Amino acid sequence: DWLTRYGYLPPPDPYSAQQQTLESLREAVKTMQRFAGLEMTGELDDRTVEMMKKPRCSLPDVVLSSGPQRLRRKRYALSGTVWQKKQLTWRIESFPISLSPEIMRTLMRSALEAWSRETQLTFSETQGEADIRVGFVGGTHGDGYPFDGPGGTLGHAFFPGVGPIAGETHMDADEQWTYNTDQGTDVFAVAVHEFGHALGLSHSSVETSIMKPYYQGTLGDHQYYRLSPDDVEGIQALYGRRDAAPRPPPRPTQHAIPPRGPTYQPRPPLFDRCSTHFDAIANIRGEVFFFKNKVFWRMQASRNLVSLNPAQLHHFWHGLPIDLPRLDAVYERQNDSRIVFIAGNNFWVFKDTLVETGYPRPLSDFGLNTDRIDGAFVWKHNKKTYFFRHNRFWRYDETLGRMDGRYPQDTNLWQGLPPEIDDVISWVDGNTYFFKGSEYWQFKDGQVETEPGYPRSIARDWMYCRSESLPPQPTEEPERRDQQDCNCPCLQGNDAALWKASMAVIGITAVLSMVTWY
Ligand SMILES: [Ca+2]
Ligand SMILES: [Ca+2]
Ligand SMILES: [Zn+2]
Ligand SMILES: [Zn+2]
Repeated sequence: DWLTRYGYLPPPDPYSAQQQTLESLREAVKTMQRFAGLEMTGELDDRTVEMMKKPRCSLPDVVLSSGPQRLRRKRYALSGTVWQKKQLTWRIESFPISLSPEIMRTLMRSALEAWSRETQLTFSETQGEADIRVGFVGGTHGDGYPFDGPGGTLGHAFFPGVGPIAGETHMDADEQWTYNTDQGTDVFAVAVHEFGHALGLSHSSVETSIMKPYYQGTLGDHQYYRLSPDDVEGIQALYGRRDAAPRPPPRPTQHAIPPRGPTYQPRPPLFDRCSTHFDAIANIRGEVFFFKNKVFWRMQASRNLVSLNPAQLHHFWHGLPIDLPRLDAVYERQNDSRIVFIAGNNFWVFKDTLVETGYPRPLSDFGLNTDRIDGAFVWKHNKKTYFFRHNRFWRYDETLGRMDGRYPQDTNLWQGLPPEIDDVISWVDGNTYFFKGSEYWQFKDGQVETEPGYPRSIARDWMYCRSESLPPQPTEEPERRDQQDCNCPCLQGNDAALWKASMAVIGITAVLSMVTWY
């Protein structure tokens, strides 16, 4: 449960309710130990269990590192979003009972200054609408991420960007909040950490980093606290150095040069989730996994992306060839919850996050006589497995272990669907979604006719990309029109009530940017 909540394992198998395999558990424990700076025994030894019991931040430790472990340099991680301005405002919206409002305001100001001291950011307190809003809230408090009473999770914060919930910083009101003492939980230490999230940083595994997920105790007198070099590097990657002179205007040249972004933009990620297409997309235990080359993004059933940054394929799924350039299709088997990975003419069967012995096997095992496939999924309405290639599709019966007769059929039986899809899923809402390029098509329930208003943008509806950076949606059927009108301006604006209303309209009940696990 702990390993799942903090992003080290997929959710447990809901069908057979069996435990995760011992091996995948060991791998997950090792990854957790590496992140926590413990010896990588793969065992739940005393030190590991002790670490798991430590109070901590409730955001997950998404495993972003790449390359061989011994060569990897531990460092800060970026959330993938950043404030598009350098003058930020803040306010405290509710206070803990144990500390006076005056002390609290001093400590919060000082915790923000720890970050602004190193960058070109400035923070000013306001009584009006603020970018960063601090609240001491207990139990269920309206954002879908309840706190857990004394101990356990201490706080969480929402990354910059997408909606008005961005920058929201919550501390568990049921902790005994203190300052500069060994008793209770140091509010200054937790605030510096959570503000790091609110500014766009993820968890770091660096020993001295304030962005370590575990509570490290008091930082002493706030006036003398300074960030570790790793944290300074992280925040400067987002907002630039404090002493950096403004860039002089470029000298005019004979040739047109492409415009440069502002200097405080983070370095571009390997793949921009907002403009890429995906190799394979799968519903695995109610979550959607978006695969691209050797990384993947993960979306919970609540429609939260676990992180805006991708995770490394080989750090989560163990047993695929390291040099495999990309996957073609992935699906979870209906009859035994095994997960099938397909690339070229090969497929691998996984139990949880570990490959089974005897793989890869060729596609001909399914009775498929193609060079490769475009996509595969299990249709909820008949529990059959479908394979797609160009303009043909096959239907396979996992229970009988053979292809159904009269297949392949033409993909135009799925009315409105283009040939050569990227992949397809049946999801928890009962609908079927086909993905191709930057667009997707919805087929409601058991229907084989696409809904009006499709295709729509994957980036906009699945990847939490800002509307203004995307091309406008193509003209839509009248019944989608009003939703679209509401969706765009609300996402750009800052009116919380309007935004919430618009999210309700388009059926997204989740909170954007928040990335915790249950
Ligand atoms: Ca707690
Ligand atoms: Ca594909
Ligand atoms: Zn955290
Ligand atoms: Zn909260």
